[in-house]
This record gives sequence, structure tokens and C-alpha cells, in this order.
Amino acid sequence: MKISRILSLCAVLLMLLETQGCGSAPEPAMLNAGIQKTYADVIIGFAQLGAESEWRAANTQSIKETAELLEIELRFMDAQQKQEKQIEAVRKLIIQKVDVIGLSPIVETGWDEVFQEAKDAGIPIILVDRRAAVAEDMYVAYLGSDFLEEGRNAARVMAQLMNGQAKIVELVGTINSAPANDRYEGFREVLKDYPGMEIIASESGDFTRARGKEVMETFLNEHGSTITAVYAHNDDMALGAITAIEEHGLKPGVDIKIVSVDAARVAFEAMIAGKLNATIECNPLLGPQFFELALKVINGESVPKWVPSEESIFFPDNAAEILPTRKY
Ligand code: GZL
Repeated sequence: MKISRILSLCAVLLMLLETQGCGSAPEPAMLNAGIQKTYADVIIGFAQLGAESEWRAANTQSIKETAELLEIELRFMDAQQKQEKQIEAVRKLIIQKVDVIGLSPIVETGWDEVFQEAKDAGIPIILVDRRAAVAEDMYVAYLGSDFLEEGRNAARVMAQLMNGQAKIVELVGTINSAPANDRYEGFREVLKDYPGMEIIASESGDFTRARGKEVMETFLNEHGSTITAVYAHNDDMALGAITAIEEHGLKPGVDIKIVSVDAARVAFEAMIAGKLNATIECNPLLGPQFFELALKVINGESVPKWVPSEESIFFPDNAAEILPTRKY
């Protein structure tokens, strides 16, 4: 019998012993000695939440382009911003017996059952972009941003921009999503240090330009020129607010200052036009890191529970110079 066959059988035997609680659990890498898989050997599933924003489009493009570049068999499904469709997509990927499932949970809760189904099927889950409120042993790693810090940075930037005095309206992201929850909390954490900064209204614009415009129109009708600043949880809602402010006869970026999150190209264009005052970067280009993580997980290598994205803060003064370098 070939040595590689013996090694494979040993690895399976060791794995069985480990799951039965017998013997000491060897290092994961040892379990896979001699059966290291390559990208050509695997099938990777991704249950994307939707196509609601510039950010999401760039995130999807990064995942698809990277799979094509690495010649990986990618099973990609779009849940059209509905959690029930995203759960259904995960179930389909389980039935297709993919090697790893990646997903950006549209909201934080409601994942216990389907994640348990994936675990029972022996298919590891990698959270990409958004976290889920599940036990840490229900997923193998989270690849994404520190949304709390993004919220804190937005408040720091706004406090400086407004000299510590502002009547703020807030356009919140998708209700119960990790980025909306944390950007909401992080912003307030820093605002405590600025008694002159007051949030006079806060409502969800669901991360879309259309809803952002509608909510901003409501704010303007209720509060008018009392509003001196807008905190938008993403650039798409900020752009909607810009249109609403202009239609209300005020100058966005001048009469009402605006700070948003994502740092998409559209935000740089708005800053160049003098209509947006800062954007906090949230990096969607997670494809390369996702597939690298997935292959490590498949090969039993240990991976960090959280792989944070590297991010910056951008302002109008050098937006024109930076815009050509932006990939999303
Ligand atoms: C954040 C991501 C958010 C973006 C929005 O990581 O989940 O969802 O900030 C997108 O633009 O809709």
C-alpha cells in the first residue's frame, strides 16, 4: 500500500479518535500531513447578503475576481437582502457539500440553527465582513472591520470638524446588522466627551441611497436648519442625504457638514465637489484574504479568530489626488 494512502488512513483514524475523545488531539497540521489540498482541489461556497450598496458591489467583485484568478470553483449565491434567503443559500451549500462556507450575515441574530447544520455536516464557516451573534465555536474565523472603531473615528472627526458644537442627525445602517449596531455604539462612546455635540434624530436608511434620501427629507422637514451635521453609516446614505439637502435649498458640506463611512469612490467624488466632509474607510476588498483563510482552514492549519481589515480616514483636501488610486 502506498505511503500516502497509509498517511491518509492514519489522519482519518486520528481524526476519529479525536472526535471520540480518545487520545490526545494532535496538532491540526499533523492531521493533514500528506493530504494538503490546493485551490484546484476545493469547492468554496459564499452566501452574499445582497447588492444594496457600492461597498457590497465591490465586496462581491473582489470575491468573484479572486476566485477566477485562483481558478477556484466558487458557488456564489445572492440573498437579495433577505435573511431567509441567506439561510436557504447556506442550506443549499451544505447539500452541495462545499469545503467551506463564507457569508456576510445580513443581521447579527437568527443563525444558530443553520450554523449548527453546517457544523453537523463538518463544513467550517468563515464570517466575512459582518459578524453573527453566535457562540465562537460555530464559526472558524471572522474576516472584517472593527465597526466600533469606525463609529469612534466618525465622532472624533465630526467633533474636530464642528469644534465640539453640533446638532446631529444620524442615518443608521440595516437594523440589527453588526456594522449598524457598532457604528451606532462607537459614535456615542466618543460623543460622551463632547457635551456640545447632540444627536437630535436617528433613523435607519438601510444602507441604501434611496432610503437615505427619504430619511434625510423627514429630518429636514422636522428640524430644518437646526441640523448642522449628518452622521451616515455608509456613503450611499450620505449621497442620498446630499440630494435631500440640496433639494431643501441648503448646501451639503457647507450649511450641513457630513461624515460617512466606507470611503467608496462616490465619496471621493462628493468630497471633491465640496459636498462631503470626511469618509471613514471600511475595506470591501476581502476576496484574497477570504480564500487564503479558507484554504488554511481546509488544510487544518490554525487561523486567528479575527482577521481585521486595515483602514484609514479620508478628507477633501487630497481626495482628487487619491481618487485615481481607489479600487472601489
Ligand atoms: C460594512 C458593510 C456595510 C457597508 C455598507 O462592512 O457590511 O454594508 O458599510 C454595506 O455600505 O451595505
